[in-house]
Amino acid sequence: MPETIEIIQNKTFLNDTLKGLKSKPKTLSSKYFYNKRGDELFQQIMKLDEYYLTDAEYSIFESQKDNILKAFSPNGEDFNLVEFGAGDGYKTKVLLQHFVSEEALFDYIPIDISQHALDGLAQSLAQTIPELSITPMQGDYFQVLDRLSHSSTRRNVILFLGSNIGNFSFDQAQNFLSKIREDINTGDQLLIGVDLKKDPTKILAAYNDSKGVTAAFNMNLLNRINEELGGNFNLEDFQHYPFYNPVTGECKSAIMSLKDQEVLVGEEIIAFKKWETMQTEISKKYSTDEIQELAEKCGFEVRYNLEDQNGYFVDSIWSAV
Ligand code: AVI
Repeated sequence: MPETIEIIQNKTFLNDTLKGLKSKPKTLSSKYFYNKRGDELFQQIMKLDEYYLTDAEYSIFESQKDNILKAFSPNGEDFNLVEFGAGDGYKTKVLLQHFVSEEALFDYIPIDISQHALDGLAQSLAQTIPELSITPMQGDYFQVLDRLSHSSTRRNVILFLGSNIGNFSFDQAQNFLSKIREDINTGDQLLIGVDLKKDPTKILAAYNDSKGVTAAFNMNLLNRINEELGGNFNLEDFQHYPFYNPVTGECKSAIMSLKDQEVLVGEEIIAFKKWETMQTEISKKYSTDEIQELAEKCGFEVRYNLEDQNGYFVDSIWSAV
């Protein structure tokens, strides 16, 4: 990465971090989870038994791939399959493989801010599904969507998987999805993976796994601050602390201070009280009524709700109205 870009990124990271640490209650942005170590830890989380979300969505795709294709292309019409933040494509490959073997007419368009991630995905897909037509697009989701909707008359079908929508509050999710609606055409579709409200014990275990991988993922934010912003957090003096509110469906992850202490971040000293928290992430769980409400508020109609056999997770297929 060119040096000037790196300096600007670090400056944004520093400004966001100081702003969060000076607000009451303290916060840190979850967007900084994903450095190299954070990506590795998230890959490990997705393989944990306690993190049921990945298996649940995978099993929905395995068992419903034919219905999903029929929903996207009822009469064999061609379409653009646009994916936001495709990652390693582990779950999407189930659909891609099936669509290709059914000779569906579609172009797969993964969008990601990271060219590196897109190159890796394109390479691995070229090996596993060589017949696939793939057009990776690097950039901001909304800019790419806007370009696509104006340059092509094909139906756009957007995939937003893995409960990524849960990392927004309801209001933020509404803003995000309304912006998507503005950029697409009536009749375009969205398949959105949503984690459902369920036994709080099950949810909490997913964010407080017994191997401590999620704790390491959360606390990695402090490592990043130490390494990139000249911080001096002592990780022994802080603790990963997730909590779930079954009324709002919000599972929040926080980092808690275990003593009164002062920490250097950049050139500033930040004071912590014993038991004070920094909220790092929200992972919101939905009821099907809330999904319906969200879709309607954002200009969509819910066409299908596809659940896994345990009723843990839903892939909801929406149509832009
Ligand atoms: C990426 N996102 C949907 C994950 C989630 O479940 O909120 C991130 C995560 N945080 C802790 N474990 C997984």
